Amino acid sequence: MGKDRVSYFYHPTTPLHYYGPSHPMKPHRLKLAHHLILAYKLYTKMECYRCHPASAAEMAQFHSDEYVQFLSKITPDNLRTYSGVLQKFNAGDTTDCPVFDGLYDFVQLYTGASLDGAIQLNQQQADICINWSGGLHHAKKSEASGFCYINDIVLAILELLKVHARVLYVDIDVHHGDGVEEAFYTTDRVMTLSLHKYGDFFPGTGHIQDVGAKDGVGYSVNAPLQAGITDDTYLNDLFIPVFDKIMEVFQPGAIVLQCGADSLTGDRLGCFNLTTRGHASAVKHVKGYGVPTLVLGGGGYTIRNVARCWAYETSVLLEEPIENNIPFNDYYEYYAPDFELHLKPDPSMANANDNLTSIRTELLQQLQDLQGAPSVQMQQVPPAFRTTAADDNDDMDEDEGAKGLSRKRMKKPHSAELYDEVD
Ligand code: V1D
Ligand code: CA
Repeated sequence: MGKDRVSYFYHPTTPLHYYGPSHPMKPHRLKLAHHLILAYKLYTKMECYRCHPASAAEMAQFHSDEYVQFLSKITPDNLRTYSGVLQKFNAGDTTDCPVFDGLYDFVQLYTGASLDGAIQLNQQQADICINWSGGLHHAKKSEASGFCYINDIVLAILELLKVHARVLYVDIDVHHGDGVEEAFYTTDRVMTLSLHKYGDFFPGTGHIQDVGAKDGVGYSVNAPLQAGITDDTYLNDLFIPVFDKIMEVFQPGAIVLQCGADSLTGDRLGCFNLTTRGHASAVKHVKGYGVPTLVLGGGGYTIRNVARCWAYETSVLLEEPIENNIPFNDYYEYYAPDFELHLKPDPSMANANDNLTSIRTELLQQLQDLQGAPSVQMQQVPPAFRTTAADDNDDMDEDEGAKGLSRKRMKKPHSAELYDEVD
């Protein structure tokens, strides 16, 4: 079998956004990762695209109109006039989700890139699509949460469900993927798997017995972990056996993989002890099944390590080995003092996970109890829901889409632009 066709989505202005001086989320990490990917010459091995900015109508496929309108209007200058709704939408200086300059542009770009990836997978233009700016798993229908405003993951999964009967979501961020789990909690068409730190840790959800509701019972899978987990135990005691069982019983047509890099050793907010090789082994294992996969970013707060991790995972997805010495690039000094790609585990960190066997056994039993891969009658595939800001006005046709929902379709759909600049 040949190598996978990989598409990479990036926009040069996404990393320029700034949450504020004391905020741990630094979109600048995306620029570091991109420059490492360029310096390793990985761009020559994949199709590179400049993503489209998602429109309000695209975001409203999951989010409430009122919330999307709020995000489109709010600025640091008019904050005071919105004081009533700020609390309602969990945004502003007293929350984890500040209103910063260009916030709406930022959410449009990271969301557009995930939608572009999902559309390319649906159209079989690529086997793997990468958007390191996406993966903002905490955003809710009408609420920002945990540094996330728009849930690009939910929107991308909804796009994939137009073509695929079943979509698997896998979340290796150190935090629970609560927004995605909640969105699909009552359906058997999306299975969610999150591994995360549980107990006195944000967002507080993701108990092992949170398994889904109604038609979705058994289709939410949660692995609650403790601090200090290492590559060997994470992969061999949990990730690989649970993931393999999911593939056997659920047989997804597409996978969305959230690669939050805050599960790495030495993360500013995280508390796991995974190395770049361990984190990437999970990615490699998912890729090994050859199912169309959308690969996304997520958390990650020691930004030099986020760049190391996502550059290395890009090479793993391309099956292009890269050397451990960091090549010279605009951000070379960030990688001092060792200037090496790979992280070593912290030997002084205790692994507080002494019950992985019981967690694994319980999750395998949950999966064994499922009745087998559910099927759906697929009707005609609805068109990719793509608009631009200008198209939000009146340049559209009314169209009847999946589940009888009224949808607007662009008269002239267009795709992400091939990217030919360095920055
Ligand atoms: F340390 C901080 C400094 C400034 C602002 C926020 C934080 C901070 C650290 N950890 N905020 C958190 C978490 N929030 C709380 C709040 C206390 N309660 C009222 C809530 O503990 C939020 C952590 C968000 C993690 C986001 C993510 O890594 O999962 C992510 N994934 O995709 C994008 C981000
Ligand atoms: Ca997780």
